[in-house]
This record gives sequence, structure tokens and C-alpha cells, in this order.
Amino acid sequence: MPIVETKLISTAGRLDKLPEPSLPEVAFAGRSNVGKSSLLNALCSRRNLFKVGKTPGRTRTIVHVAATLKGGGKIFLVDLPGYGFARASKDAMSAWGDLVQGYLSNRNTLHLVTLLVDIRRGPEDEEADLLDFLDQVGVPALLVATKLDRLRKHQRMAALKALRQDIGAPVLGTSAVTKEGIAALTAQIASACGFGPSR
Ligand SMILES: Nc1nc2c(ncn2[C@@H]2O[C@H](COP(=O)(O)OP(=O)(O)OP(=O)(O)O)[C@@H](O)[C@H]2O)c(=O)[nH]1
Ligand SMILES: [Mg+2]
Repeated sequence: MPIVETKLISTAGRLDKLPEPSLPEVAFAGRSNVGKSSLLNALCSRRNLFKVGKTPGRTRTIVHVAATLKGGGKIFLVDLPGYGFARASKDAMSAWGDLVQGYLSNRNTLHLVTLLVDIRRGPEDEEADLLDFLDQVGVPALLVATKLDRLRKHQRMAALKALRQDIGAPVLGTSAVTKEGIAALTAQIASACGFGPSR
């Protein structure tokens, strides 16, 4: 069930600037530079709807895009600011925490958080912390490995298997470059929002 139409709704640097929670939504979280904005663009078949930058820490706001699924269902796709940016100041880190944790714990239309992990890097403390936090606030998480194209084909299955064992949960492999895993991810997102064949 592909995404057929998209519209940028808002770019919020503060919780009071978020749009009304009028649609089911799926948020993309993960370390800075892991590929959140790129994967969202691939899902939407757009080049630069979500801004991709060479500088890590590029996305400092919560970006809402309204997406229409092929069957007519409408959802919000949400790009969250990345964490773990090495050069971020203490103030910037606490601003990130207030914004992202405030959003994750108070958005009753949030159906799923897609947590991205670089296939070559694997999960670290921040990912475990975020999974714990999501568990506490009762928001389901889907783990997605990014940048599969950076590994040779024969290494990909082994890397995914190792990641699944490490995390102890299913992990969907993707690449924004080759579009591998994009259709499967769209299907999971649609289903989490109550659309699609599995509901
Ligand atoms: N080879 C490869 N490169 C990718 C892929 N996805 C993203 N990249 C590159 O990784 C860098 C970071 O991508 P972004 O999409 O901006 O990452 P982000 O998670 O949104 O980063 P922040 O906004 O800083 O949190 C860019 O140079 C992308 O071109 C992928 O699937 N394969
Ligand atoms: Mg980004």
C-alpha cells in the first residue's frame, strides 16, 4: 500500500507548535545521521521533502507530513530530531530531551515509533534507553536497520541476524538508496495505523 500523496504540515521547535493530533501518526527516531529523513523521503518517493544534510544534527525540529495511502487512508509521518550528536552542547541535549520525550509521552494519536539503527553500528545505550522509555509510555516500537547498501550482499543477512539477536526483537532491513525494505516498512506503518490487509 504505497504512499500516493504528501504534504508538509509543520516544523515545530516547541511542543506548543505541534499540529492538532487529527490523524494516526508514526514517528521516526534514532541517532543523528542514521538516515531518518532519507528513509522518510524514500517512503514518500520524494527527494527532499524531509531535509537531508551533510551536517549531523540537521533536524532539530519535529516535522509533520500528512501522507495519503493508496487506499485513501491518511496518516502523519513524523521526523524527530536525532540524538547522540557528538558536538551537541548540554543545553542542546536537554532541549532535545524535553522536546522529544514531551512529544512521545503526550501524543495519544501516536501509533508507532520506528527506531532506526545503522546496520554497521548496531544498538547502543541510547537505543536501549529509548526502547525502555517507549515501553513505559506504552507506545509500540518497530526496529529498522538502515543503510543496508553499505554492506556487501552476502554480509547483509548475517548482519541483520546479529542485530536481531542483539536486540531480541524483529528488525526490518532497509536502504534509502536501493529502496530495499521500503514496501515492507510502508505496509507495517499502514497496518499500525489501522489501514491495510492485516487489519
Ligand atoms: N548509503 C546510504 N546512505 C544513506 C542512507 N540513508 C541515509 N544516508 C546518508 O546518511 C546521511 C544522513 O542521512 P539523514 O537522512 O540526513 O539522517 P538523519 O537521521 O535524518 O539525521 P539527523 O537529521 O541529523 O538526525 C546523509 O548523508 C544520507 O545521504 C542509505 O540508506 N544508504
Ligand atoms: Mg534528519
